Parts: sequence; structure tokens; C-alpha cells
Amino acid sequence: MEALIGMRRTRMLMLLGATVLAVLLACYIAGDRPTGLPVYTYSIIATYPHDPEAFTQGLAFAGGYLYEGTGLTGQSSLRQVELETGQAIKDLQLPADLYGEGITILGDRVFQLTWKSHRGFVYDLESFALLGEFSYAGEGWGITHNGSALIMSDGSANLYFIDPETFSLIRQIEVHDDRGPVSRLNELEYIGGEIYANVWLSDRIARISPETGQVTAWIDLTGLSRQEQGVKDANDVLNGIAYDAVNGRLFVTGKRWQQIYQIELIPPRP
Ligand SMILES: [Ca+2]
Repeated sequence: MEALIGMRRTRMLMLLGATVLAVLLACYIAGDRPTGLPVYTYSIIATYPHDPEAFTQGLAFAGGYLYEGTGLTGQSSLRQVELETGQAIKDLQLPADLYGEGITILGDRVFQLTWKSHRGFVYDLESFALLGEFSYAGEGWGITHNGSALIMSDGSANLYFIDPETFSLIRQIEVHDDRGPVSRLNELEYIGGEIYANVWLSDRIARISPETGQVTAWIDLTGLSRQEQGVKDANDVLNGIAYDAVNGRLFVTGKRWQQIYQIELIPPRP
């Protein structure tokens, strides 16, 4: 009998251990691993409608409008969107075999990546007329710029600085926090001298030093996805950061979310 109880106890302990390990692993995979870095939270300033069919892969703000790049094969597009109504003023469909990814606006040009086809596109911001095409090694995920160089992610912990005229690699950085490399970097936005990056499948945004790749702080957006009634599946994750530099407005959304959120970051308590 005692042997039986002992076996049950051992089995229970093993089960408990496996559960704890699974939870820790899930947290780690979700990017929610604890670090010693400052963690910002948020408050919602305003909400705006977002097309619930838009599988957001790129988000930018310029001249009073949102610009969005959407993904999924056969559904990929580049859009100019009216913030207040969520209506697309312009909607350019990508060729059906391409999977759209990040977008960024540098001057009067829009740059758009595709996922695995190594093809990037350059459009005129005003007309969406195709101005050119470029190629890159590896996958295309997110893209932003620092005013002189395009900055691209490919799902790894690396960010690539690319010349916007020749599309040659200027330099690359490995993004890391105090626990090591931070991979699955996705949609990007350059704000106030820092790179903000969505971490795929997580509710967190990393604030990254462009010089060193060091994560200087995390933004925890836990709870924002729960505002969304229309989330269809596990792929409909937080993705999309846009900054209105003129009015200092920060917008975030997710894939197939129903709303765009203007948020304010709340610094950690000292
Ligand atoms: Ca962006």
C-alpha cells in the first residue's frame, strides 16, 4: 500500500514538474520571459475601426493617413487607410502568388516586403505606382527606416540596415536582452531614435538600441487582444506599430483585429 501511495506521489510530482516546465516553456516561447529590464504598460487613448479581414503585416503613418500592408497568399495588399473610418482610400492588390509583409514610408516612397519570395517593391506614395523592385536574401518580415537606411527583420534576432537606393547591406545587429538573443522580431517602427519591434506570437514590443541591438525596455500589451471580439484563430496576434511623428501618436493593432488602438506608454514605477 505504501509503495502504491509512493508511486502515486512520484507520478503526481512528475506531472506537476511537467506542468511547471510546460508553463515556463510557453512563457518563454510567448516572449514573456522575465528580465531585469524596465517593462512599460499602456493605456488606451482612442480606438479606431480596422478591417477585420486585414491580416496586418506592416503599419505606418504619414501625411494624416495610415498605410497598411496585408499578408496571406491571394489576399495581400498595400492600402492607404482613413484613420477615423478605417476605410481604404487606395487598395493595391499584390500578385496572387505573393505573400505581403512589412511596409515603410521613406520620403515619397513606400517599400513593401514579401515573405519567402525575396521580392521587395517600391511604390510612389501618392499614386501607388510601382517604381521598382529589389531582392534580399532570406525571408522578409518587418521593415522600418531611420531616415537614411531601411531596417528589416526576417523572423530571427537579426535586424538588417539596407541602403534604400542600392539595397545593399550596410550593417546588421543581433537583438538581445539580458537573457540572450531575442528572435521572432516582426513588425517594426523607428520612434525617437529607437527601434520598436513586435515579437511574433507575443503581447510584447521590444524597444531596441539601433547602435548595439540591446533591448532597452519591454512594452507589455497583455490584455489588448482581449478587447478584440473578432479574433478568429491563434494567428491573429498583435502585429503592427505606427507612429504619427507630427502629433506624437502611437498606434498598434493585430492581424484581423477589429480596431486600431492609440496607446500611451506608462513607465514602470521607480
Ligand atoms: Ca511599422
